[in-house]
Amino acid sequence: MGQDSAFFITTPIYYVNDKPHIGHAYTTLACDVIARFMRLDGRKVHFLTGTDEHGQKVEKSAEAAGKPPLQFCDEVSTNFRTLARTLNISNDDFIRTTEPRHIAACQALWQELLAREEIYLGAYEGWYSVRDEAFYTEGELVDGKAPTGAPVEWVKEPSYFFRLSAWGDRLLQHYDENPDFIGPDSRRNEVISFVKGGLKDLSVSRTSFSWGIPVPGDPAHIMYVWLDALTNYLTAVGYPDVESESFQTFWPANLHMVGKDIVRFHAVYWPAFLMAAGIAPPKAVFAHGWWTNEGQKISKSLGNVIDPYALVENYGLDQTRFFLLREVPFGQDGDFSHRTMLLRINADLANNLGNLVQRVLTQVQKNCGAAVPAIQSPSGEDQVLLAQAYALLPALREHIAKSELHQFLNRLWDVINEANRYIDREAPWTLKKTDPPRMATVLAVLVEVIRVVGILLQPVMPDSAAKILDLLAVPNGDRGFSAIETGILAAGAPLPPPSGVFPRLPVPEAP
Ligand code: ME8
Repeated sequence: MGQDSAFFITTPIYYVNDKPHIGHAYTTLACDVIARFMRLDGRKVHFLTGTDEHGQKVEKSAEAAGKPPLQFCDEVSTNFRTLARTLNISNDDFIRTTEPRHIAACQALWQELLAREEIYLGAYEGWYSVRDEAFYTEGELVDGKAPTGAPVEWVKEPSYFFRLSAWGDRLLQHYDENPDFIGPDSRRNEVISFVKGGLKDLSVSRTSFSWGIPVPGDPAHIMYVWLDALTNYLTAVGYPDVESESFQTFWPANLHMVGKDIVRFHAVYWPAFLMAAGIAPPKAVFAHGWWTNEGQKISKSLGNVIDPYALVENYGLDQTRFFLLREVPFGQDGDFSHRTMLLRINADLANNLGNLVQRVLTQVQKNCGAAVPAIQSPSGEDQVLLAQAYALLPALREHIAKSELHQFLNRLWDVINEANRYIDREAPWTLKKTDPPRMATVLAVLVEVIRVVGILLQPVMPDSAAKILDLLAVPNGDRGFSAIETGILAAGAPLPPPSGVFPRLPVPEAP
């Protein structure tokens, strides 16, 4: 497969200072849905996630845990790998910034920037926040703290600088020529006004601690953790071997998915580093919103961190995957509440989708000889519903291209709701006595709609969609998107006995 079909998608690499929580789960899950969609749509996908293991924050966390940094990183990094498995994430690679392949890539990028005189030696004096791993100017501080609320400390040390100040105009030109480079629009505007405000050279090395990648030729310095971390996206596709098949196939990345907290690093610093090194910038950066918990900021000190493992345990894996993406318009902030999660799962999954599948397949089992019924002389109504199902794929492609994951689900549920109205209107249970051929047609239309919906649900709920497709005896080879047109079930094909797909969850009384 060629360049046109390749699709490289990345999550941020997560700091190993902490246990994974709902926020990490959210970003990785969103990427998983897009990666799975692209694979089912015939694209050659490379989906990358991993852990960010250097820097002062991680060094301090290891110290606090009383462990050597690498041992500490090994342990915490494993938690992120386990989370990916628990959430049924289909990543193709898991990168750790302490790996030799990554150290080699960072040093090569550094040397390239140095050779092009984009990096020079100076001295840094100013504010630094360890929690954010970011430098701040005096003017950016709010009540003596970083704009994020993180504490800052005064840092004065020799430092290499990247000539970021020289890249402002080229960045603005890049945003202008590539309107889809930053999404959603609110973030794009924010980034553009930040760059228009003027860029200062960026300190890209530290000397006051040692947990990082040594600067080639000057090992008293280690690389600034963000230069190190961002480079992971290149490492994973084979940099510095730019002639390698993987680099040629997958660079530039199609999409860096991030939270809104780190958009500046990805949409300003990263494309500037890359352009300065003569490497193409990624095609797009999308920054999603922030989850709060029952109205409060999620933080370890407030003790209200939402544990993704507990969600999966209590609500089910696919239910959790579905809820996180369905509840909040992707790109906006969202508030987590257990009650909303329960109600959403019961309404959308148990009632609307689960009942539809159950009702249709039970009737097929009992009244159509447990075999796929035939569509005979379809009515206008039948054709409208079928047309709506077949119109889904092109619409969903557009939503995925714009990272509109909630719209993806809304569209699917429009058809599911329509199918529920259709079955109520057509009442095949009555037709059974009055007009059996018509009953068969109505059920056949519904079986076909469920097949199409089942195929398209796979990116979001892989196990449940597989269960639905199993109930329709859809062969494994006919579950890709191309099978929507080619894999229509043969009338008369036998179907297994139906079983429930989404159990109804008990809802406690409102307090
Ligand atoms: O920033 N709501 O790592 P990190 C939504 N290592 N998303 C959230 C969230 C919340 N409440 N909390 C965290 C770093 N996230 C760097 C990245 S990339 C080259 C280096 C998600 O462990 C969101 O994706 O602090 C956010 O951008 C990311 O976790 C921050 O993870």
